[in-house]
Amino acid sequence: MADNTARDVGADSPVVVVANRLPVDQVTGPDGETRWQRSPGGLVTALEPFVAGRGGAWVGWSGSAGDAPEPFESGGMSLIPVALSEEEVDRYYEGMSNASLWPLYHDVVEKPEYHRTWWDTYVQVNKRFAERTATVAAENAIVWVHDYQLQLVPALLRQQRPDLTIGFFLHIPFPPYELFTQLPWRSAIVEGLLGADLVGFQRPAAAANFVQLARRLHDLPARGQVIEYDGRTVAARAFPISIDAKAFDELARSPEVLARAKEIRTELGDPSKIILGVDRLDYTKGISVRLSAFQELLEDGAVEAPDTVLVQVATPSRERVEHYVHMRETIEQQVGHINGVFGSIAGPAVHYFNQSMPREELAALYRAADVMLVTPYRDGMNLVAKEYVAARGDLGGALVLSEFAGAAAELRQAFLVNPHDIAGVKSQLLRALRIEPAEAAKRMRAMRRHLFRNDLEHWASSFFDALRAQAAGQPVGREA
Ligand code: GDG
Repeated sequence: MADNTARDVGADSPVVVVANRLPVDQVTGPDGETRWQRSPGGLVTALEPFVAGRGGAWVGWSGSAGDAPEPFESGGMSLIPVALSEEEVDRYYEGMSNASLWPLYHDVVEKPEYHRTWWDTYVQVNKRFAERTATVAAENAIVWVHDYQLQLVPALLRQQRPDLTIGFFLHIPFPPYELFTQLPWRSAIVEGLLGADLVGFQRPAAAANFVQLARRLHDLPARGQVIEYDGRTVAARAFPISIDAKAFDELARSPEVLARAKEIRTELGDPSKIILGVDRLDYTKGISVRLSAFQELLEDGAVEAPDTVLVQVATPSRERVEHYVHMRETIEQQVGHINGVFGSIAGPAVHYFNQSMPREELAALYRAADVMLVTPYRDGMNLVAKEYVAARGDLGGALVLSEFAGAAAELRQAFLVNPHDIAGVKSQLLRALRIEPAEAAKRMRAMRRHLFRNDLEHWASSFFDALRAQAAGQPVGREA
């Protein structure tokens, strides 16, 4: 079997991260001045220690269409903005990424649309990211490319810079052969990813889907998780992403958050049970499934409102993509219907928020919730489920989790559900609502043990270790 020309990639090699978005947002202060603020979210926290110093950089889009700002320094990293025009945002980001690839990779929950103009722009933007990265990466640097918007970057970058060690991580699921091959540009995507030394996925099944595609579509030899391609080896492996569990735990046990959790319960009218959902408003997340399950339990008389309430935070997302506009209308009608029938002067049955909440408020909601309902039809991982577990240092609360979230492979003590089976969701939700505190604590303790051992730092360092081993010609995962 061919081996990569072993490259010497030490622990101090410079690292360049390439992602659709830079890890900062432009905000306007009260004085009208704009400045950059670090984006909320764990990815930047996890990667910063590996990138900062030693000539590390982050290449990404600023989030606004038009000319790109000049590169600047932030948190010890050089941030390298890539420009996107209005038309590119429309075709590469909202079109190809979010209306073709996103639904295709999530089991075609909604029908993907395929347009040649979107694809052409996707190629054009991927080239721009690759060129920008090729100019900023130091000799023999490690480049880590992220997610479905940039799947062509690994091969484009390798053509220009064969000295680089290239890793790729897909944050969303990777579909089986039978679904993936409906994509008109399927070969180009597989070839794009094969430009990497290591392709990381959330779950082993996704890595296996990719290896199978390389074999069947491109007739490439593969042993175990290692594919032979173009005189090199490419490894495909699972690296389940996680959260900074310790930081979230600390936030959730801070006096402010605990006081707020109590206040939330009081403001909700002191219900016996609070059920919580927190999601980006996305059709993959199964928000409507949980509303239906809750509605049927109210109709059956198994629960009563406002003694039991559902709080649903549905953060605005991709509001210019058509599927999202329709879905929001459907969900809001459903909430209106439930509250019309089951609400009272004392309060509604469903408290629905189509707004983004501060992190502290989310932590307080997690802490207040008796049952967390996470019911995606398909989800790469689902960090909300992990955040709930991290927040429950009191060992209270119960998690109802879809089998089709990557997190289900790890959080085995959750009440697992098939979101397509409403009867099953209802019965698991009832079990979770009626759980004895001792049983709840036992389950939560086991999930927390797993989570704290497999945190975000563990994820990032395992990926870098595997990438270095692969570059040094010692791939992990090759079958004898
Ligand atoms: C993709 C994959 C994979 C949500 N609302 C608010 C808010 N959030 C935060 C949550 C959580 C994050 O957003 C959502 O992460 P998820 O993992 O649940 O979902 P996606 O956005 O679809 O992420 C997913 C992930 O990438 C990582 O690889 O797990 O499968 O689809 O952290 O807390 N945060 C704040 N206010 C909100 O209103 N502050």
